[in-house]
Amino acid sequence: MTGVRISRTHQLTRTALGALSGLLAADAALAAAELAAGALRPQAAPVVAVGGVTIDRTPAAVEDWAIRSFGTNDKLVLQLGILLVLGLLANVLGVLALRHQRAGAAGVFVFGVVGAVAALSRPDSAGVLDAVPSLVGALAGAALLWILTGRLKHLTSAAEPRPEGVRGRRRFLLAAASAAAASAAAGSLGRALASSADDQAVASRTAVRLPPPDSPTQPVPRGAALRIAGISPFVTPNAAFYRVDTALVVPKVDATRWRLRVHGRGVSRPMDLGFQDLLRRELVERVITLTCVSNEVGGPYAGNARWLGVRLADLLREAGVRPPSQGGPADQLVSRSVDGMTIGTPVEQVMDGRDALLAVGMNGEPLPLQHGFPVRMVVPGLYGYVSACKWIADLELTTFAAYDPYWVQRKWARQAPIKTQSRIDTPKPFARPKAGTVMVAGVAWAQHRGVERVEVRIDDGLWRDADLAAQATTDTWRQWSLSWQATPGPHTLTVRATDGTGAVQTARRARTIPDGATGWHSVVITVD
Ligand SMILES: Nc1nc2c(c(=O)[nH]1)N[C@H]1C(S)=C(S)[C@@H](COP(=O)(O)O)O[C@H]1N2
Ligand SMILES: [Mo]
Repeated sequence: MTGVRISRTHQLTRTALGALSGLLAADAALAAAELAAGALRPQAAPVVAVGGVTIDRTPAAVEDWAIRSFGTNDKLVLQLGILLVLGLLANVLGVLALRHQRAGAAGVFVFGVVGAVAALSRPDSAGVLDAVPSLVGALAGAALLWILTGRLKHLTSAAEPRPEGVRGRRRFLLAAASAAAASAAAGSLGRALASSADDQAVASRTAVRLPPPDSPTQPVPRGAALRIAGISPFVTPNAAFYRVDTALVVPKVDATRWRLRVHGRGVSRPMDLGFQDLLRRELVERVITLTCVSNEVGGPYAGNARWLGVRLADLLREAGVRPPSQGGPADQLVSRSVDGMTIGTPVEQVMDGRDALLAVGMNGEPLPLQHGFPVRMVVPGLYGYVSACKWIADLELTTFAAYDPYWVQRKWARQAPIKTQSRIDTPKPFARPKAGTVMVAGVAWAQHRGVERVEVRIDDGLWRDADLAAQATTDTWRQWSLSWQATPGPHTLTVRATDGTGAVQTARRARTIPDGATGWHSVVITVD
């Protein structure tokens, strides 16, 4: 009876140690890969590569859902998910290796191959070297699993805890502990190497001195910024500005080495510019509201900033580009980023006189790294995914017929002007304000057409005109407010805007895919 019990406990211990071996092997594989990636190219680390491929392959609807549900944390959630799956599979491989040592080690190696293939298939892959981190990791992980399960074999050939068994266990634990320590050391060395490469980018940003604009922004009219608790500030501080992109690791670009190429159809004088070349050109400063196509009615993915940059139209004209309306052969401007993103913008709109910018500054400072340092595009009136390329590296003149950029390949529309929207910032949903005067307030946007009117409806009552803040230009959102005499009980507040062409915001509900959500924003509250 005791014999059976001992061997059963033994069996359990053995399985647990097998699973632990698998986890340690996965840990060693990731750490060795991180070290190699730190020395070669941080973007080639396996979790980053697999995560990147996952993002690229995710159906538009799921990606849109992830952006909406997790916001800027979507990438963290994805990475944690990958690590969780990896951890579970590592446990399984570890237990498998107890019986089939070779198969277990081979299994770990296969994961490395998956990482290598992922790294090679990324759009920003730098070539075969990108396979190295995953393969180094695969070797380290497979070797460790082999060693650890080899030791477990000796340990468990003694069914009873005899002296050899104890010695075997000690040897296993020693190997396991050394492996864990070595992995921790390799991982932190890898991260240190990667961050020293980042340091150059950060230092190049710190060294940037933005010249004053040759054409300053129209002064924001005194009435453009309302002071109402809970309303979105007219200018969004950089730290609060929404972020939407596919970059698992924020690209860190050294401005002193940054180049931008301008080439393609109808470009008679191709250009190759450095960062200082841009700063020496005529710089303009404009307040422009950026909006993401994944923003739902009432959602948070819109922000307003003071951008400093060069007029893209001037640059294109200098390169010999003519818009289609003047006989130019290219109707699509494809911007490419250092991380392989491609974004397609209509050449006609870029050159129609609006302030389409190659931006270098945001609210008085160099672009923050996550908002595209050193240079990004900003085009008033177009959703970000068809206009606002961050970490830009290349501008190619082509046609819509000849090339579909990243999001269009994923079923989003080729053309995507921003739709008129209005949002109630305060009161918040389910708020319980006291009866009496309640300030209802928010923002409305219809970039490049402007907002002419905002109306609010309480329950099923008549539409009432809200007070509008002064309008700086048609390219920014406009704050609005309505002082309401609230009566006790539940109420639904609804808002709608009218754009500068006189078109009233449609009530028709549309999803974000393929070219932006529509419908009216409502908030349900209870007045006490
Ligand atoms: N390189 C790169 N640029 C990009 C993206 C991206 O994924 N990669 N996303 C675009 C989208 S969808 C939007 S809405 C804006 C968001 O800019 P922000 O993150 O500075 O707010 O960037 C655009 N530029
Ligand atoms: Mo977006």
